[in-house]
Amino acid sequence: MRRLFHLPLSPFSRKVRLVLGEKRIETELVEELPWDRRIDFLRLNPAGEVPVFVDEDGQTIADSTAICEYLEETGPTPLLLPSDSIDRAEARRLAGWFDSKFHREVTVNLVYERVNKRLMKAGYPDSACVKAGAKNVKYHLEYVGWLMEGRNWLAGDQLSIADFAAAAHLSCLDYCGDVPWEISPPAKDWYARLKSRPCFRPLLADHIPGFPSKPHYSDLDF
Ligand SMILES: N[C@@H](CCC(=O)N[C@@H](CS)C(=O)NCC(=O)O)C(=O)O
Repeated sequence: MRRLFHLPLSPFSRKVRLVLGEKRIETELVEELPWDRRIDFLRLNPAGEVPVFVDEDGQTIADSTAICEYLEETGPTPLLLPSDSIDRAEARRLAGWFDSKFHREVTVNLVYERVNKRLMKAGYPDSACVKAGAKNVKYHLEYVGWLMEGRNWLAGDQLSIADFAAAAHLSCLDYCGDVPWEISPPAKDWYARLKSRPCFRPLLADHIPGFPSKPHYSDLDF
């Protein structure tokens, strides 16, 4: 059985879970608290980070982008990287935007400050970080809305890894009620379309003890 070591509110783990779901690759989820630095987990990934994917034959792959590309090359359709080179570059650019820029400017400031710090017993949220994250998320959401005014999916005509990377980060924030959807109806419509896909269902059922999700989080008609 394939296994994915993950953390429920890790955007990188969520991106892989969405791709596995979209490709209908059955995988057992194993929750890992990376900050515990469990020796058997460090043997799988010396970086000590989730997600880590272990394939049926025992091959182990760490890093969400490496895992997604491996699944793209070895797994079933649908393909989540477009066949056209320019479209593929755009999908990778936007996936990178969310995994790097959005993560640094928003996810770290909001989700990690408020949720991870408490789970790790690492003190209280830094209010300056939370304020910066709340301000930054607006710019990113407006950018998504602007892209969606001229496109079917985030990177173009085709649903791609860019949509899953973006939705993975936004879904972590949405769990905490930190996405001001009202500022961008096109961004909200795009997210609603993704949220109603079968691959999203397991994420909507996530429950972090001590941190209940906001009521609209699992509502498809939010
Ligand atoms: N580039 C990695 C980043 C993974 C990552 O930062 N994972 C975080 C959780 S979202 C983690 O495991 N952090 C544990 C730590 O740094 O101690 C990927 O794409 O998988």
